[in-house]
Amino acid sequence: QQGDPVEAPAFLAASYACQRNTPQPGHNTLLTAALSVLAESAELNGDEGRGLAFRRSEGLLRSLDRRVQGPAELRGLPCLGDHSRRVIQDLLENGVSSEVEETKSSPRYKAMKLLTGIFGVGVKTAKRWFTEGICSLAQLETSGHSLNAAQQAGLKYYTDLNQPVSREEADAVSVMVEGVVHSVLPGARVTLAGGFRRGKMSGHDVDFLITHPDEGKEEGLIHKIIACLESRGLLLYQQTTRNTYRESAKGAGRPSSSMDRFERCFSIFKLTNDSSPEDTRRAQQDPERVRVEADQTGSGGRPWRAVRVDLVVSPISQFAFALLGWTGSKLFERETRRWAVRERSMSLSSHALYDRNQERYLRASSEEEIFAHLGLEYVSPTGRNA
Ligand code: 8DG
Ligand code: MN
Ligand code: MN
Repeated sequence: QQGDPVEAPAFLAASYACQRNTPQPGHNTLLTAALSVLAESAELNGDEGRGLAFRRSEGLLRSLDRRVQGPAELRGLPCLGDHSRRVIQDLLENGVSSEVEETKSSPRYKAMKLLTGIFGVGVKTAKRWFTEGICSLAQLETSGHSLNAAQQAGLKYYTDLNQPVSREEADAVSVMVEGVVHSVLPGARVTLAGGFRRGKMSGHDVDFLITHPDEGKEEGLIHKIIACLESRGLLLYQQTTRNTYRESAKGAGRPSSSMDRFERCFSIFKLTNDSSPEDTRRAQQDPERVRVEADQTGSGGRPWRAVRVDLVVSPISQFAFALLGWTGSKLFERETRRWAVRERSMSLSSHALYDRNQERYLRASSEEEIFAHLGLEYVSPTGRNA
């Protein structure tokens, strides 16, 4: 390959994901799905570096504006390491990659995916259980391990929480959240974030960012929201964290960490059929599905389903940063922070942007202003699906 005459690259592509427009699902889904499996497998092995390398390759391919037909078209493209290129070549030439197929069918990958699919279970815990020979939910239930509250809820609603949330369900949850927020604090604003803001048609949860135009009015809001949701019987589980963010003289937090310090709530909502017309229709069309679920819960044809919801409260002064941070994708966020540090000597978090050369915070009241501070062309939410 190296001795070949140099051709113009088939596509122009920048090396940071935040410099590119990345629609969903992209034109190379065979390749991106395969690289995603390898990335996930590395992540489940605790190998972050390797996972990130595959994620970058995946993101690059998803951003291309047409389908790659042959290996020659990969010449000159950034982000693709030797390993990714080998896998892509296999896929282009044979339609499958033996490495990807072996990964998908390996007992370790299957068990780790199943166990981390339980809400509240991370890679570390899943690894410990797998080492003890636990490969199924039944084995976990009879293992005698004591589960924390999140994991108990995760196990109880396993089927529901592993069924993708549809756009219609997300809209139904939006209506519920807006109703509750406006009733406890008139004038508060609710914004849909996460994958649905990026235009995805389904997701693993629904993410909301909540603020109020008068700074300070949002303090303690999460507790009022939770109390109201609970009184209306809309919550199956919730874990609330208070805001611990303070600006420091040294600049914004830990830029490499995706955890932030907003007042927030990781929750499980009870979405009833009457709040979601789509759900009712599906239940009517597919009685079998309802029966299976009833068997699993022993609750006898229940007219509701469990949905994961993240609620985050931000002061208005940090709202633009919070919105950028909670819109994702995870790779897009990581790349924006990497760009800030390496190319601009700035640290970006979901709270603030700090200029290390000027030794001061840069304010912004919109995402457009943040991109401008960073010297990046604006990328709309639907283009952030890296
Ligand atoms: P999905 O739910 O459809 O699977 O995709 P998503 O909406 O892109 O993923 P997500 O896991 O819901 O995360 C949405 C964004 O929230 C993501 O870009 C990272 C951001 N985020 C933070 N802080 C934190 C945090 O502490 N935990 C999590 N899980 N996400 C966070 O800014
Ligand atoms: Mn989400
Ligand atoms: Mn989320």
